[in-house]
Amino acid sequence: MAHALRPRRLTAALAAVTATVLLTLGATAPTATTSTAAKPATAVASFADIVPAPVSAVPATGVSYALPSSASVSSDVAAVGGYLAAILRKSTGYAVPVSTAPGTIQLLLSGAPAAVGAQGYQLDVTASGVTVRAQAAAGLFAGVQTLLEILPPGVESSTVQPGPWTLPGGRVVDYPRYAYRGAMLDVARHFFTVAQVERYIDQIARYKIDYLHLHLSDDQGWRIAINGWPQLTAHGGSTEVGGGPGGYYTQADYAAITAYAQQHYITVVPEIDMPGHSNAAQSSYAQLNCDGVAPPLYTGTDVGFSSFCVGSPTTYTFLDDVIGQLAALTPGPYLHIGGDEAQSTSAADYATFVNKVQAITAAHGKTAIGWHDIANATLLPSTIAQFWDTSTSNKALTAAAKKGTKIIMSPANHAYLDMKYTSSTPLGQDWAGLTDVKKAYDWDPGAYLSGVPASAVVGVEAPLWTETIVTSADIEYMAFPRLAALAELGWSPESTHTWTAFRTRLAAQGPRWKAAGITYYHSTQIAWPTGS
Ligand code: NGO
Repeated sequence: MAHALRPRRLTAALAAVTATVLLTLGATAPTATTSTAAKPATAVASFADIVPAPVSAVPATGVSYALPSSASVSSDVAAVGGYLAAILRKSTGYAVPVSTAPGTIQLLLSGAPAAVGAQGYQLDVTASGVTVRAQAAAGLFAGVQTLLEILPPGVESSTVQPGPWTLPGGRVVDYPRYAYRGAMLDVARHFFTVAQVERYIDQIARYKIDYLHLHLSDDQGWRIAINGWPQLTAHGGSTEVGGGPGGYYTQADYAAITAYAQQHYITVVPEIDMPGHSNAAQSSYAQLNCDGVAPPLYTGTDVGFSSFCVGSPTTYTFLDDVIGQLAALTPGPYLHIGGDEAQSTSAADYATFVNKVQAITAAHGKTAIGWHDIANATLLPSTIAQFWDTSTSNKALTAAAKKGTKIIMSPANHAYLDMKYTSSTPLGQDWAGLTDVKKAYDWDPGAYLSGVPASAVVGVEAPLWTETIVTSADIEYMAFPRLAALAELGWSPESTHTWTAFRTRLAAQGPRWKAAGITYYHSTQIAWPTGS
């Protein structure tokens, strides 16, 4: 079987040569920029600055609307009204009551054009108020994100800021290009608490991300409690990369995360990586190893050395428990079965294993997603492959796509949020190259893989692997601004895609992140407003 083998480390010398070549070619050479003049914090935002770019945004010249101190929200979906009001209360200091009586901001499940579908919306700002119309709650929630983006940046602050809170007049009609717009967080290499995951959910929801993929197990840690297999968390969850204390989610913790995600119209996709990347489980239970010997816990960053025992019935008794419990706990339709870098599993065993695990997943009522390596096995028609290589062609995946397999696009050299921005980025890795903002943004998910039709692509995901990522500040530094680039690739029509327009839109996010307390990477490719 052809595995995508990734070089483990570029030597310093090779990295230096690579950087020089790239600079000579101008491929990732930063565009020289100077900061743009700072707008006052209360300046009226522009429809041109919305990220992800909407399908259509038509300003009404000379029209604007300032929230009065008596501003109120009326909403056909109480939870969405409550979400908006809570954000407005913090920064405006206004009372912002929520009711079904007509308010200054109306969120309505009526009157939206048919074209917006289940996730889109129409937003109108007139001289007398603000109205978001959608066909479903998810659309209202997306419209609320845009509404927040056309308020002054101070709206992102958690403390009361001076007004006025003026919105530009006009109409936005908007809906997504792809149904799947994901972010992945690896909670296995380093563990992140429920509160840290919720903080990331808050942030990704603002960019209309609708799936959160949680990488719950790997060689270094098992992070979800499974009844009947207590050592998985007691032992397998007890450390992480670098030897820290690790951690794990109880089933109640996991339910809290999925519920919080649902409140943000985000579906959690849990991943148990297998048959490789399985050392933490194998270290917890000797019977999961072909030789019956439990290996020690592992806190390094090498890959490819572990494999569940494919020929043993115990492996499938175990996986049926894991997948069954996770399926019962997970509201969404997908379970991610990993499948990457199974270098210690023979090709024949790999195919057998992927078949069995797809069947177990289906028996528990879920659709399997796997890293694209699974295209080397025979896939069920419903199974989705997640592309993560650095190449633009993959024979097995192209063949699967021709038979109907759908694909999520996460090319490591564009979409991986753990790649360094430049050679001097203190965090991250560089095995897939350096990924500054332009590289993250400037590719087309629908036309990227040769021989794969645009119709096979169901979406885009930005994975954040955490070998070097320890704190929420680390997460935010690597995710922002690139997450916004990936979110735009997932949401915005291909026709809006130009780097020059995007870099201007993105610059306007700087003051918003600053107000939100997000320490983002100040890429030199972007002319961030002074002081942001
Ligand atoms: C690879 C590998 C992961 C690493 C990541 C680091 C996939 C799918 N498997 O991506 O185990 O953490 O690179 O960038």
